[in-house]
Amino acid sequence: MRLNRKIILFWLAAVITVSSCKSKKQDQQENQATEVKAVTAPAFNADSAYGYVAKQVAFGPRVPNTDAHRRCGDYLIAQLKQFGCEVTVQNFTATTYDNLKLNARNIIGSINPNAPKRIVLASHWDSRPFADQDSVARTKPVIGANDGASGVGVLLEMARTIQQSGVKPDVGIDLIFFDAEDWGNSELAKDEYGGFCLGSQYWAANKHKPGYTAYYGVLLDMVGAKGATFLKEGNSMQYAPTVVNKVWETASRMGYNQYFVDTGQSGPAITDDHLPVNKVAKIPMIDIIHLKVESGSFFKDWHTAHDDMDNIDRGTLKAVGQVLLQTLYNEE
Ligand code: AHN
Ligand code: ZN
Repeated sequence: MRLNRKIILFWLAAVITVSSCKSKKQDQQENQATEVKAVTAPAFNADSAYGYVAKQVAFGPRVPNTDAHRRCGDYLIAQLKQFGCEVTVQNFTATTYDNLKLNARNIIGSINPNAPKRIVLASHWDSRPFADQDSVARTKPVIGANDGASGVGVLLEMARTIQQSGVKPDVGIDLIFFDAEDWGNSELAKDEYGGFCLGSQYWAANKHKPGYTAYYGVLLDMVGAKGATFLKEGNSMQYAPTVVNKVWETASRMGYNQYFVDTGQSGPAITDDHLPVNKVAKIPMIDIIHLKVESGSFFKDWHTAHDDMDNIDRGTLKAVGQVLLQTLYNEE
């Protein structure tokens, strides 16, 4: 109760601060834009999220057709079940640009499975078979603490928090762990996705429930590095600008705008798992992805042998998880 009063005061203060030096007309518009359900999401536990990232990394590189990959997939399924999610596993064979066949699995965990209004949250759970951006270890697999495990870790902790807090959001939520995202090669692959995003392409064409759709989607990619900055990624701004702005405004109200950066311009357009979801499944999905403000490029250890736990920062996991939880609890 005490907490609730604090929360309402917080939102009121936010609205007053925003409107204080504006005209009446602007005031009304602003108030309408900032009006949100006065519900505060339960607390996202960054230590727990960090543990889920570390656990995935401990299996070794999650490269498709390896034992580490199989075991990690089994672990993700077991975790979602333990949290009380309805779990659907999509088994499929993915063909890579270099013509290998991968035994792949998209793993879906549903919360409020019967709610008609649904939001999809996704991240890829595989890791890249070659650290081709490394100056020495070019043929070694990527550990993928940030590129892969961080997004899945945040989503697992969100699922745990929602299911164990005793207060569910009004909307239904589908967590999707896409497989076989990272086997691509932008130079060598001939297809429109550069060989990337095989799991999301499969899901967009073969959804886990016939006729499935969602109100919107959020993809997490490289959301764990210290000092991460998330620019308003170009494809997200093209396909789902209202979702981008909703999330960025929520972040700003919560004081997380050093992570959710608004430069006033769209960032670079990235080929990622949100693209088939937008183009083929026609669900407006954004990508929260670490892009450097100065250069628009990926975090420094991207696709190198150094994408390990040393990169993972609890503060970044907390910012992403708490902003997303709040976004979900604001929906009705
Ligand atoms: C490209 O490099 C074209 N897309 C990056 C997608 C990706 C790979 N995200 C994580 N790893
Ligand atoms: Zn990658």
